Amino acid sequence: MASLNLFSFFALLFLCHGALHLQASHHHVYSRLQDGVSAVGSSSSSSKGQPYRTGYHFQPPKNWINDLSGPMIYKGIYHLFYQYNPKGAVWGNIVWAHSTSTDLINWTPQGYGIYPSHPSDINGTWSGSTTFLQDGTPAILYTGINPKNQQVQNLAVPKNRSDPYLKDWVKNLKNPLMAPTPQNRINASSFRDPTTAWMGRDKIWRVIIGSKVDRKGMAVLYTSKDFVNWVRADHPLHSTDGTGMWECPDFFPVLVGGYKNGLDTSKLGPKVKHVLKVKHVLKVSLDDTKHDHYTIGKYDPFVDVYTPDHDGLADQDLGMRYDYGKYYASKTFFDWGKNRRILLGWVNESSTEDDDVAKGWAGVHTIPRKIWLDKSGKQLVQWPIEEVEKLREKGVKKPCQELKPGSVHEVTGVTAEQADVEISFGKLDLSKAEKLDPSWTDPQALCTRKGASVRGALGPFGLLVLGSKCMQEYTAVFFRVFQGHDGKPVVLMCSDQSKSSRNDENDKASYGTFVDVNPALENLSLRTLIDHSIVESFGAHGKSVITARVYPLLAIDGAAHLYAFNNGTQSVKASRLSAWSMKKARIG
Ligand code: DQQ
Repeated sequence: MASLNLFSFFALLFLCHGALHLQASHHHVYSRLQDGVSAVGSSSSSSKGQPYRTGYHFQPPKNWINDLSGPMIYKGIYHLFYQYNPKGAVWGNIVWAHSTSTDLINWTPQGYGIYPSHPSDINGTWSGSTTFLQDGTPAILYTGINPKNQQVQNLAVPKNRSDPYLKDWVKNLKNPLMAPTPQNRINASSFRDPTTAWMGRDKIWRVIIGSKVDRKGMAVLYTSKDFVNWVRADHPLHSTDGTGMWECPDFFPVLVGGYKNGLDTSKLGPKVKHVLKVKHVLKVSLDDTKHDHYTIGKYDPFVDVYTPDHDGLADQDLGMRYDYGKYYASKTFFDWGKNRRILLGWVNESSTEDDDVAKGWAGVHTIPRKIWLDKSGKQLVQWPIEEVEKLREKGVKKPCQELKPGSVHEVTGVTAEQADVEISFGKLDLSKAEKLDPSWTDPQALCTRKGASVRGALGPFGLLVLGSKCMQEYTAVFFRVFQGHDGKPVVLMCSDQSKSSRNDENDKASYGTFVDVNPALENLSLRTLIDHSIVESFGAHGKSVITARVYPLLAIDGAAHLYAFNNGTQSVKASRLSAWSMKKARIG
């Protein structure tokens, strides 16, 4: 690391030639954008006038994308469908675009799998999920929008099951299979996004669908003997007052005991011979806040009721989330090929709609993450799938280094705008930590109040990514360690976008979460996947995740820098730092 031992890391600004120079480089970059000068460096993905297109995150060549739908592995091929507008860079005209892959990283487009064609979906083919029927048929349940603009649930199966690419899908003649009626009193504009169904020991299928009654969010439960005739159960699987519409629910079992293996959604079904120690996870995407919340709890298969251990959904924004940044409408699937559960999620833009239209596209998906129950049983853990490491090329590894108070250390030798970085901080002396004010209960508010430029004692320390040379722009991903009122450490993880771009029209909100880790007893780790306009950060080996979208004007086209920093009054030790340039994935 090229170390700059500065009194304050903001002093770096003055090492460059001040405001005039910054103005000049701003205009310079803009003219390069208009001229369409392409990226410096062979592996960087930025192409003509498109500095924000990603190099290894999933996105189609153009137009709007949102939720991923129906992910599965079939005959060794991974399938991803996603909500896509064939006509432009804003939401609308939604079809299920389809891509396949053998590694969940490189993708081949397969056209449109499901698109409006029948009365039961003529006004839209919205989100849904795949279930494997007992004979191995992948069956898709999805929401269709009918001519009255009501939300109904439909079934589609492959036209040719021997085609591993599953290009053509046939809709069931009885569609819609679930619909709002005057009798069932389902709200026709709040009834969508069927999950993967699961089969009980009684050989009956169950599925849940997102809904609400007034402000009570709920997972409406339907059952079926044959996957075609569905009956609404007399109670929802779960509901919570005051949460509003639940979109894209997901419900799946996880192993207790810290095992990383995944489980099939029907694991409690007829095929299970022995009793496994499992818990269940219910995730819902809260339409009001656009956040994905989950609870861990007990599912009673005899009465079909899910009871969360702690009803975090009732807390709304203080409840547990997969990702504390920009992240929504996620879904998991069981990958029997590698015996793991994979989580995929949609990341919307933080730019204006005008900017989206101008660049011709909007939305990316995260790197697929493996997901499992932490050994504490209290939370989930996520980690980028191992396949992404195949994209690592040129790398640097730094030995243990002290990060002195107020220091910034440049990490050179990698393509900083398309990189994978892992840093780990040595054990900390907590007697030096600031006291946590008892009113600081909201981590996002605390990260907003105490951004990277606010000096603390133990922290802020972490990474400055997509930074410009003189640090007029950077996205800071960092930790602060406090002493809680009970004397126990409280670790705050933040992603501070306030300086990410000189364009002030973007949403540059800070994100944050508390991390359940004791940095006096173990190293504090941070891994960040940087890809032009997306920054995905994993704290404490995946216990907390924050994803941000950023649009630098200077740190683009080969001009981005990567730094480690410490803006606390106490030194911290970077016990390990490894960084790799990332190759471009093949995403057609
Ligand atoms: N997006 C879909 C809906 C879902 C929402 C429509 C969540 O099915 O509720 O594109 O982003």
